[in-house]
Amino acid sequence: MAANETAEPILLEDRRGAVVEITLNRPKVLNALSFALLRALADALGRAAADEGVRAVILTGAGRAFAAGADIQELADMTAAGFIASDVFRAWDEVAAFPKPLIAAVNGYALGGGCELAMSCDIIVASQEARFGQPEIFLGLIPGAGGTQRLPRAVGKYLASELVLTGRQLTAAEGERFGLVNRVVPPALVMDAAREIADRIAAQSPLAVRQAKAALRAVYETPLAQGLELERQRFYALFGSEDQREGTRAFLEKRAAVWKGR
Ligand code: DAK
Repeated sequence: MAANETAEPILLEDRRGAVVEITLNRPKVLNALSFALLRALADALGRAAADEGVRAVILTGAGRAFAAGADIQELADMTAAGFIASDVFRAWDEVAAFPKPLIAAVNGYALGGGCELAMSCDIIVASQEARFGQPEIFLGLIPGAGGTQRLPRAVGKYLASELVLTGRQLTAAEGERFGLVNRVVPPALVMDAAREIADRIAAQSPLAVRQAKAALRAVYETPLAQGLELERQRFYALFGSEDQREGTRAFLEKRAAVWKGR
């Protein structure tokens, strides 16, 4: 346990109906993403993925940060060979591959790996006090968990270049204006806003939600023609489901659909 760690768990998990709420809980170091914290996060998401009753997950941070990046204390001791040998960053891939909707409730700083973690989510709700940025350049580093790739896709090449090359932070309002943030709310309402979105998603067919997320994710990974084909295949696949028949029937019968997830 690091010197600044208490006996408190570094990750908190709470279940609210069909939604799991996960809180990064190292507030004294602004939820710096230690290898142990990332592993705990990936494991919690693994459990949420395996649990059929879970329809969405909200990720937030305790205290005044979402996450202020990788734990610089740990980074200081790492070597290139150490990274490769320990494969410590596999957890990042597991987070990015989480198949259910993941909503970031960004309560404060989302810097470096913290910004990259938010960008690995599907939806970003931010407090007015949140700050986004990739300050790795101040450490003589570059982003390592997708910042140079996901940030330009979210805000465009030129703003992303400025943020990565100068380390400037974006306010939540700027994040919203430039497409990084879905909505900005007063600090006390961040979780409420995230819950409202999570509940809306949880009310939909889990099959359709899963297919939609997979198709949306492909935007970043495939040329348009291939992405359109992938969307079509996932669309067709839903026509083999009870939920699809129920959804269309419920609309025609002017009643709410009852989803079975099959
Ligand atoms: N790591 C460790 N400790 C941190 C930390 C971090 N990232 N950020 C803050 N802390 C600690 C501070 O050291 C301080 O500890 P004490 O001195 O109290 O013991 C405490 O948290 C409070 O921070 P400050 O006193 O600095 O608070 P301020 O309000 O004055 O400033 C700040 C807040 C967020 C502007 C400042 O703390 C800051 O600049 N923090 C560092 C932000 C940063 O540089 N983040 C990028 C880290 S590099 C990869 C995946 C990911 C990554 C790399 C590779 N692969 C998959 C290959 C990620 C890299 C990074 O994120």
